[in-house]
Amino acid sequence: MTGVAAVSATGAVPVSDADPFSAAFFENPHPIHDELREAGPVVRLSRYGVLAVARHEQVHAVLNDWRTFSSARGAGLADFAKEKPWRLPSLVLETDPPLHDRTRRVLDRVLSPAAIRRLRTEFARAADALIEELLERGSFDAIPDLAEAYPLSVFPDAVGMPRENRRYLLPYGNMVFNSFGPRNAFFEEAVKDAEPVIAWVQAQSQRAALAPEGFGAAIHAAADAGELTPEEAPLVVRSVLTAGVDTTVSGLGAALYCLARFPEQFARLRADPSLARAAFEEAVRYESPVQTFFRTTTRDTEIAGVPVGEGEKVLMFLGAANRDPRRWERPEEYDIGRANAGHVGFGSGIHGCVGQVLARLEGEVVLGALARKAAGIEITGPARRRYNNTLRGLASLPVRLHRAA
Ligand code: 4IA
Repeated sequence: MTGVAAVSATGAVPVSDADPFSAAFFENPHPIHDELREAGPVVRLSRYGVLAVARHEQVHAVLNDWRTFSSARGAGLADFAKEKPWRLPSLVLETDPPLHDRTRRVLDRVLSPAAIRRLRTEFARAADALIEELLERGSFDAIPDLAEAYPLSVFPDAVGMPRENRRYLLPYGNMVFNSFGPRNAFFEEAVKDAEPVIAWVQAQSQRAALAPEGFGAAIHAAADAGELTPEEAPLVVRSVLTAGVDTTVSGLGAALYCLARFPEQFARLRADPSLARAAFEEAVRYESPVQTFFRTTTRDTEIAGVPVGEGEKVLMFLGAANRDPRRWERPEEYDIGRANAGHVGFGSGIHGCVGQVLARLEGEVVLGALARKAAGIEITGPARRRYNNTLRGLASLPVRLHRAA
């Protein structure tokens, strides 16, 4: 496999044999993104028998039409109408209205801007302390020591989890994000890694395991108010535990990797630390931590005038949309001053990331601490990709952090 898609125009829909769930793609998705965007507004992926959209306009359109492009048959490759879901479906990700809206209302409140604002002081203190410690060390691995360490130091506390075993959230998330792709070796390996922690994560979702002031307790309280059933509450806590760690790890890793590769952008950030939030947002556009998601058509429809039948899985390439030259100028440049509103790194529409205010807070305080304390990030060894069917991120990024004078 060369990584170049074979595109033929036999029918109305071009066909590609590209494999977006392969090591070659994870190493460098951009040539395949380019192929798919150029092939047409909708392309058939022959290996998986699914349709794909990679242009910003069509990705945005599919995300914003939940009646036609349903999540209830799964947001992954598996069609829940044809095969049994491998785990109990999420009550928010893998549902349509009205069930979706009932869960979403609770999460919107629990993770509201007002609720997240209350965490700001503590999150900023933890970021400052970690960056100080890393400046003392000088050389470290930016992925385990910073991109993983930071969310693991603040997020489980915000949920109300005990201190022990919080690292277990990483293999759990790695397994779930792999599960949205095919049942390939990456998935099987991730299941093997996570098997010992599945029961633990389930136990942490129960009311008795959760401290009274965290997100977890707030979700269980919604059951008291009749907004959820008592049986549903742990499943909604599971969503928060699944979606809240690996994503921000990938987002922080992306931002650190960007700032290390684009030193002139780090200099800009240093000169004006109030750009920290923008620097994180641009990293989410640039690397798109969540690369792909599926919908399933509920009826015969069309995408950009191309007829599409009922029951088709449609794969949305968020990362390709976020670098679509039809939508962005100089898309392959990391530019912390760019107007990047409208990127789909957090999705769009009714399923748009419910934790994005929290994610942005984490990004802002970590990059803000770097902007005030560090002179630059120097890459001191090979960056290694982490292979995952849905998440784009690094396993390792050896760096030296230089203290600002
Ligand atoms: C859930 C899209 C991703 C961040 C996500 C993963 C899992 C769940 C929700 C969102 O389990 O509800």
